Amino acid sequence: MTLDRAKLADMYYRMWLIRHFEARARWLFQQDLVRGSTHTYTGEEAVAVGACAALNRDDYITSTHRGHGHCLAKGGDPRRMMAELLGKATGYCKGKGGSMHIADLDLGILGANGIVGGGIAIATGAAYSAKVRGTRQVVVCFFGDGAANQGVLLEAGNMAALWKLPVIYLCEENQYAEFSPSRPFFAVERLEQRALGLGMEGIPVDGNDVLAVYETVRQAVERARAGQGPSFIVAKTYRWEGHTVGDPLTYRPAGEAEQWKTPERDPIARFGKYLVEQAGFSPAELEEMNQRAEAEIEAAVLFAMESPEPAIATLWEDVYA
Ligand SMILES: Cc1ncc(C[n+]2csc(CCOP(=O)(O)OP(=O)(O)O)c2C)c(N)n1
Ligand SMILES: [Mg+2]
Repeated sequence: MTLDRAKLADMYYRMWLIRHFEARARWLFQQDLVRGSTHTYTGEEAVAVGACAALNRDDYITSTHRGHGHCLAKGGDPRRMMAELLGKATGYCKGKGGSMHIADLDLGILGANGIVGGGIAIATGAAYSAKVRGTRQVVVCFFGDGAANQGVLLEAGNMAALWKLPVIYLCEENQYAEFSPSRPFFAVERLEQRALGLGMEGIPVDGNDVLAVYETVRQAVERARAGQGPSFIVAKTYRWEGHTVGDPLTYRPAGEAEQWKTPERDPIARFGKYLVEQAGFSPAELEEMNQRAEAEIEAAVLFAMESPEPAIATLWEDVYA
């Protein structure tokens, strides 16, 4: 483990940033201020933060419809993200894209994606490009357990394994795909067994343990940079909230979510315990980081609320046909 104090603190801070961002996004949606739909990443913070902690600024990620956490973990600006959710001119897509289209090419964030599995081919192409250009960049492709059933994973994954592309397929097994539990929809016993058919080893990891995710992805990054090809990691986690904000969750067994919100399983509480017991942080320091993250998100909300709507005259700008 090669994480110094500053890095550990940054990871903890980012996990809170995501948690607070999603709480405010949910609230804004309920006030009818968010355009489009909103999918929260609450409870899955350790996956994005652990994975992105193993990347350099110029490495790439591809994201999903549930993308706020990936973007914040890779260094995305919460103010421009929040403004995008509210459809404001200061947003990442000048208010024209919304939650599911946020990208920041300067940070290697190749975009959220409303197409389930849509990031898989993009990540594979980006990895091919990095290989051809000889840049040593790697790509982390986040996708869901539902997206694991998309055919593109076979096509792109096979190509990546054949050509030893520097891509890490990181499946977020949060146990649901839209309004269905995901488990009844795969024939293999464990999702990571899918990797075998692609010529890769499938690596399971506790997706609620940020340090385990970090270490697993770090090793995959090392292999990718050494020209040893792709990896297939399955992070076992849980979606705390509904598929979208407003989902009545009638399909979920009563009490199930509560079992994932305990101090032993909540990814933030768990990491906090480690930081205090094994890394010399005080509870007061952790609380200060939590409050600082909350203040940053409050500032983002204010920025977004006070930002102007896009001008009508800009309607046809940035449109490609
Ligand atoms: C190609 C495609 N098919 C279906 C949908 C509708 N849809 C949106 S999210 C979703 C489930 C995705 O589940 P998963 O990949 O597990 O991601 P999670 O929401 O759990 O993060 C579906 C079927 C879509 N957006 N795109
Ligand atoms: Mg899922």
